[in-house]
Amino acid sequence: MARTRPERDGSSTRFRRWGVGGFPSVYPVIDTAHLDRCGRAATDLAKAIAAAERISIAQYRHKGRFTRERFEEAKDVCEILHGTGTFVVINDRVDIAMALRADGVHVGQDDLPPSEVRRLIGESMFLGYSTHNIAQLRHEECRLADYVAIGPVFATGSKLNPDPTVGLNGVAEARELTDKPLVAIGGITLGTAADVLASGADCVATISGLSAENLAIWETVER
Ligand code: 3NM
Repeated sequence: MARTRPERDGSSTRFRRWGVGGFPSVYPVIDTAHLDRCGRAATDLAKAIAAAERISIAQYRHKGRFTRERFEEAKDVCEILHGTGTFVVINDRVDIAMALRADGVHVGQDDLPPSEVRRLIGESMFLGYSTHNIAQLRHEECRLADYVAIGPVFATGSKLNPDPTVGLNGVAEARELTDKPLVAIGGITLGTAADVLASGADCVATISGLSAENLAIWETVER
């Protein structure tokens, strides 16, 4: 089956609309801390994602200092994914995303605000924004994002100091508040992904729930 890819918007290169089928249903997050704990390489997961037929977005997430080695790793991940039909998004770091010519950048509540990010990246990259409660979803900064994330849906061990869980009700509430593509994150597994999507999320993002080995099953998860 063809991959679901965002469409470029005629006159500009920004991804204003998501193509036939809408936003991808599954969003793997290649998280360096998680992979280090598991003794796995980010590039191996990126290769598995590149080979997967139906994964069309992935994020590289590194919360520590961006050493030269990490930069090279992020660059390798981008090079593996570029041209495969999978958009690559860099977490937090607008400078790294721009240097690597990533397709998008994802920022959270403690990073540069979306208005500043948009000023830096212009129209050529897309922008994801993390929210954790209704007030954040209602904030006008949200309007500048191309997609918004809500979480943590369930308890998670992959984030330092996570916000309180929002549960499936929180996903449903978030759905009421935005017509942007809604990405749910936090503690989502193959066992719960369908419920999260049924609650109104367009997409489920996962760090620890996904691996090169179970990627083929994740590919079958659909709204
Ligand atoms: N952001 P896992 S929760 C990166 O609430 C991240 O915005 C969250 O990892 C948020 O799938 C989270 O292993 C961790 O629970 C997701």
